[in-house]
This record gives sequence, C-alpha cells and structure tokens, in this order.
Amino acid sequence: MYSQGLIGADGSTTETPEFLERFQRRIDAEEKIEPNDAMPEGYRRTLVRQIGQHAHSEIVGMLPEGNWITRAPSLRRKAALLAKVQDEGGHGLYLYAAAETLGVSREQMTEELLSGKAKYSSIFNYPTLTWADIGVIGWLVDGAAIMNQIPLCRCSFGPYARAMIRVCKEESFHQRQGYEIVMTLAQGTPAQKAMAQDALNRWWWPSIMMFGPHDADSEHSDQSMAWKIKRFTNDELRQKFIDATVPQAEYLDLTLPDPDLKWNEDKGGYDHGPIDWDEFWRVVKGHGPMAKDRIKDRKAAWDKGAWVREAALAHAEKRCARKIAAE
Ligand code: BYC
Repeated sequence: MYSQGLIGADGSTTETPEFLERFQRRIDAEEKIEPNDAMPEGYRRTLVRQIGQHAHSEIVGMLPEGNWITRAPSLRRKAALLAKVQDEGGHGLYLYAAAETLGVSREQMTEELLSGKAKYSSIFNYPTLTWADIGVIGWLVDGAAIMNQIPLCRCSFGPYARAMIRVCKEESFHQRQGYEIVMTLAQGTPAQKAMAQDALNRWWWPSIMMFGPHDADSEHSDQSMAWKIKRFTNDELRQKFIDATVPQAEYLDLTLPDPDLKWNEDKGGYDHGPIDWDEFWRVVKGHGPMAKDRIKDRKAAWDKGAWVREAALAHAEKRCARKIAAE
C-alpha cells in the first residue's frame, strides 16, 4: 500500500513522492486512468479544465453554424448542416459527462463559462458572414479539430479517450461536408469562387490560432505531455494541419492568405508567416468580435432550459422515492 497525500482546504496538495512516481509509472506503461483511480490533484484539475473547455467549445460552436440552418441554399445542405450541429450538441454532452466523472457538475462548469472563468475555443468568436463561411468552417475548423482530437483518442484518461473516438468519426464527416461546400463554390461562378476565397481569407489565421500558443509560451503543454493527456505539442499539431491543408487549397485553386507559406525541404513541411498573437490573446481574454453575443446567447439558452432541468430532477426524485418505498 502507498499513501496518496492530502488536499488542503485551500486546494493545495501534499502528495507523496511515492504516490506521484507510482502514478507516473502507470502513465508510462500506457495504462488508462479511470475515474475511481487515485490521481494527483493537478492531473484531475488539468482534465477538468481541458475537457470543460472542449465541451464548452462544442456547445458554443453550435451558435455560428446554427445561425445558417434557416438560410442553407438547399434541402440537402440544410439536412447536412442540421445533422452537424446536432452532432456538436452530442459531443458537448459526452464531454460534460466525461468531466463529471472527475467530480465537477455540469452546472458548475456552465457557471464558469458564463462568468468568463472557463474558456472556449477562440475560433467561435468570429462571425459567420456568408454561406461560404459554413463550408470553410467545416473544412478548416473541423479539420483542425480532427488534427487535435485524433491523438486525444489515446489520452491517458479513459472516459475522455473513449468519448473522442466517436467524436472524431463524426468530425470527419463534418470536415468532408465543409470541403464539399467549398469545392462547389470554388468550381462555381466567379462570384461564388470569390465568396469562397473571402471566407478563406477571414478564417485561415483564426484556424491556425486554434492550436494555442507556440510551445515556448504554452503554460500547460509540458505537464500535459508527461501525463499523456496531450500526445503532441501545439506547434507540432499546427504544422501537421498546415501541411495537410496546403494541397487541399491548391486542389481548390484557392489562395491561403499567407505570402510566407513556403515548402521547406529540410524540415519536410511548410514554413508559415508570423501569427498575430496579440489578436489571439485579445480573443482568448473575451474581446473577440462575437464574444459578448456568444455568452449572451448561451446564457439565454441555459436560462430557458431551467424548467427542463427542474422537471427532470423532480421526476428522478419521485422515481427514487417510489423505489425506496417499494424496498
Ligand atoms: N482558444 O498552455 P496552453 C471544437 C488557452 S474544436 C481559447 O497551450 P493547453 C469544434 C488555454 O486554455 C475546439 N483558449 O493550454 C470544432 C490556456 O488557458 P487556461 C475545441 C486557448 O490546454 C468544430 C492558455 O491558453 N477543442 O470543439 O495545454 C465545430 C495557455 O495555453 C486556446 C479542444 O478544446 C484557444 N484556441 O492547450 C464545433 C481540444 N489555445 O486554460 C466544435 C482540447 C490555448 O490556463 N483542448 N488556450 O486559462 C486542447 O487540446 C488544449 O486545451 C489546447 C490548449 C490545445 C486548446
């Protein structure tokens, strides 16, 4: 037997070196960590932060796309977009459920989102101005999400890793529907092609920023890599995404809005121009163009749903009381 240590009232931890070493050995041996297993408090908090942020991103991500369901240009496009947005609702629910296994409630996580304490992906703070934006979001944003999320299927925390398997399969459909929309526009009239190019110009850099700060400025990467929560660094994933996307843009005969994008034979990947980190941090800190609207809409949906949560709870309590009375 080994001792785990204690958590103080202020949240400080006094975990024994023996406990931390034993935990790390499990991680190094690729064992999955399950909710009832002993785990360092830092590991639990990192997962609550990341899974919570991920869940919020899925739910907030429904807003810019949901905005176009009534304006989709055909029944086929409408059905596909509706299905995509519903999938995102489902992803949010699996992720909230995975985070709940770590002892945090959905109410708590939602309150932290609405108060600005918890983050959601910077990408969802930009407006969707034309139908081409819906195509480019599917192609780039879901493309970036897949690049980031495939390695999360191997995350050391079991519930998160398992949730990601289904999420990635669905994201893959989302990416294809987006690419197909952009392809249709790019091969359409000159005005349609210009609309696709305009959307690409606006979404390229925010998509590149989705992967987070450069590794040297990434506060959590080293520890998350050691705990095998993250399997690749932010820059590694960003590079993979750029390398996969450049040929896709070439095939569409669209131009990525980065004059410094150039194949680098030595590294076997593309070099890119400087990222506007001031813009990134402004958006992350809640000053993105659509930030206020996103939180206002999310709060309105949460408030409107209060009666459903209350009714579900009352029903569950009644069932529970009946079961106890019958025993
Ligand atoms: N936006 O130390 P770092 C999707 C924050 S896709 C906002 O590198 P970490 C979807 C970071 O939280 C999007 N904040 O952090 C797609 C940290 O602040 P805190 C969701 C960002 O965690 C299509 C600080 O910057 N995907 O859902 O090691 C349709 C320092 O960063 C961002 C996920 O969430 C950003 N872009 O790495 C619908 C995937 N980048 O928390 C939906 C899971 C960084 O200390 N998450 N920050 O206050 C991850 O893989 C990692 O959390 C990140 C960041 C790579 C995003």
